[in-house]
This record gives sequence, structure tokens and C-alpha cells, in this order.
Amino acid sequence: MNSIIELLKSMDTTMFVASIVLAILVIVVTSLMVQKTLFKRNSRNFVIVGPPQSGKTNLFQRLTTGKLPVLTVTSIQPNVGPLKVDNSQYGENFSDVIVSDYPASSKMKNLYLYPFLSDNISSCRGMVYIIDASAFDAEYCHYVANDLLTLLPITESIPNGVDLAIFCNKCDYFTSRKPAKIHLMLEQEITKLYGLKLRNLEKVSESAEDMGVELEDSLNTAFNGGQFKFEMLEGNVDFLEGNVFKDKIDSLIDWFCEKTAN
Ligand SMILES: Nc1nc2c(ncn2[C@@H]2O[C@H](COP(=O)(O)OP(=O)(O)OP(=O)(O)O)[C@@H](O)[C@H]2O)c(=O)[nH]1
Ligand SMILES: *[C@@H]1O[C@H](CO)[C@@H](O)[C@H](O)[C@H]1NC(C)=O
Ligand SMILES: *[C@@H]1O[C@H](CO)[C@@H](O)[C@H](O)[C@H]1NC(C)=O
Ligand SMILES: [Mg+2]
Repeated sequence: MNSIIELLKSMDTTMFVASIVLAILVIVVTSLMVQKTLFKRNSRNFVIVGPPQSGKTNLFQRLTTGKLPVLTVTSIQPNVGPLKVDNSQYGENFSDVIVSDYPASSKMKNLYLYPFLSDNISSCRGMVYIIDASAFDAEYCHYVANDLLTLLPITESIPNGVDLAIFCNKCDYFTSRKPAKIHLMLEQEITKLYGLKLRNLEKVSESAEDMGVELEDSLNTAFNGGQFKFEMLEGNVDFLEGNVFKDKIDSLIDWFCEKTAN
């Protein structure tokens, strides 16, 4: 009788130890997983993209060094660095925020931008799409609309989307277009291009359909009755005006502040 109780007791202890070990294992594994996801969400990444010669590298230098470069040449590789702006008036600690500037040619985008986005889209807190407002004619608008139709399916592919700042640079030229006008022109052009794409889709083969269907899936909610509206996207889109040369970038720094805070 006694020996049976003894046996039960010893079994109890082994069971007890085993379950403790199991519990600790479970806690360690889940905390590691949580830490990993938290870390991913907390790394604050911003990308600067836009057409050639719109001022990406000047903006990048201003944001990461506080100064403008003496001279820039067409970029052939990305620039990556920590955001370094005077934050005393914003009360926001930007010390872990990383900004990168991607070259604009399609070859360079295939090489650097798209691989970066497909790897790191979930840690991307925002995208700055900088345009030259003094060069914004119909052709320029067409280029930007096409570019956005490639980028938006990527930024809209995550829950809530990636927030976008369309920064209308070079407002120091008196010929520069106003953000409200640029907003309108872009919506009309994207509506037109999307309509063309859908019509081609009906006509042509399966391979085109593969591309089109993907585009439609993540973007179709933004086409209200066929009309594209930025406000219908999951990510928030802000049209900002400024001028890197004359240091008129307050609206953009406010935007960074807002996007890093939440
Ligand atoms: N007037 C004016 N010119 C600007 C401004 N910002 C940049 N520029 C000029 O625009 C040109 C392009 O500037 P970058 O910063 O090199 O532009 P980028 O977009 O990096 O160019 P790529 O790397 O070739 O795509 C340069 O000649 C700059 O001096 C601005 O706010 N006002
Ligand atoms: C910002 O945060 C970092 C750690 O994340 C800290 O080392 C640094 O002192 C902080 N800077 C300011 C100005 O609060
Ligand atoms: C994704 O981000 C990490 C960390 O910022 C970086 O090291 C890596 O090169 C990025 N991926 C690509 C394909 O650029
Ligand atoms: Mg550049």
C-alpha cells in the first residue's frame, strides 16, 4: 500500500516537472514569436520614390543630414539613412526611423525598389512620392499615373495599406501646379488607364488576364463606378506642397511625425 502511494507521489513529481518544463517552453516560444512580430511592426521604414529629377536625393539629404547636397547627379543606387530632423517642436523621437531614396529608371526600380518592397512592405510606415510640380503636364501626369498603377497594388496589399504622401516639389517656380489640380489630373488619368486596361483584358488572352486580375483585386474598391478616387484606397493619401530648395518641407515633416506616432 505504502509503496503504491510512494510510486504515485514520484509519478506526480515527474508529471509536475514535465508540465512545468512544457509550460516554460510554450512561454519562451510564444514570447519569441510576439517579439518578432512586434519588432517587425516597430521598425519604421519610409521610402522616397518618384519620377527622374523630381528632387528625391535632395529631399533624402535634407531629411537625413539637415543640409542640402551641393550637387546631385542621377542616382544609380538607393540611399539609406536615419531620419534626422529638428524634432524639438514636434516632441517626437525619430531616432529609429529609416528613410531610403530609390532611383527612378525602370531598370533600377526592378533591381532595388520592387525587391525591397516585396521583402519589407509590412514594415513600411509610409511612402513619399515626390513630383516636380513645375513639370507636371499631360505627359508627366501619364508617367506618374502609370507609376502609381504599379505601386498601389503593392502598397494596398497589406491590411490598412501603406500611407502615401504625394509631395508636389519645386513650388518655387511660378508655373508650378497646385496640389489640388495635380490630385484631380491624376485621378482622371488613372481612371482612363484603368479603363483601357480593363477593355484590353476583355479582348486578350489569359496571360494578360493574370496581370489584370491581380491589379483589379487589390485596387478595384478604389474605382467607384469606374472612377478612381485616392480617398477610396485603404492607405491614406495626402497631397502636400513644398520646395526642398527653400526648405519648405514643414508639411512633410508634420506628415512623418503623424505617421511615426501611430
Ligand atoms: N527649383 C528647384 N529645384 C530643385 C528642388 N529640389 C531639387 N531641385 C533640382 O532638381 C534636380 C534633381 O534633383 P535630385 O534631388 O537629384 O532629384 P532625383 O529625383 O534624386 O533625381 P534622379 O536621381 O535622377 O531620379 C537637381 O538639379 C536639383 O537641383 C526645388 O525644390 N526647387
Ligand atoms: C530617442 O530614443 C532613443 C532610444 O530609442 C534614446 O536612446 C534617445 O536618447 C532618445 N532621444 C531623445 C531626444 O529623446
Ligand atoms: C529589407 O529590409 C532590411 C532591413 O531594413 C534590409 O536589410 C534588406 O536588404 C531589405 N530587403 C531588400 C530586398 O532590399
Ligand atoms: Mg536621385
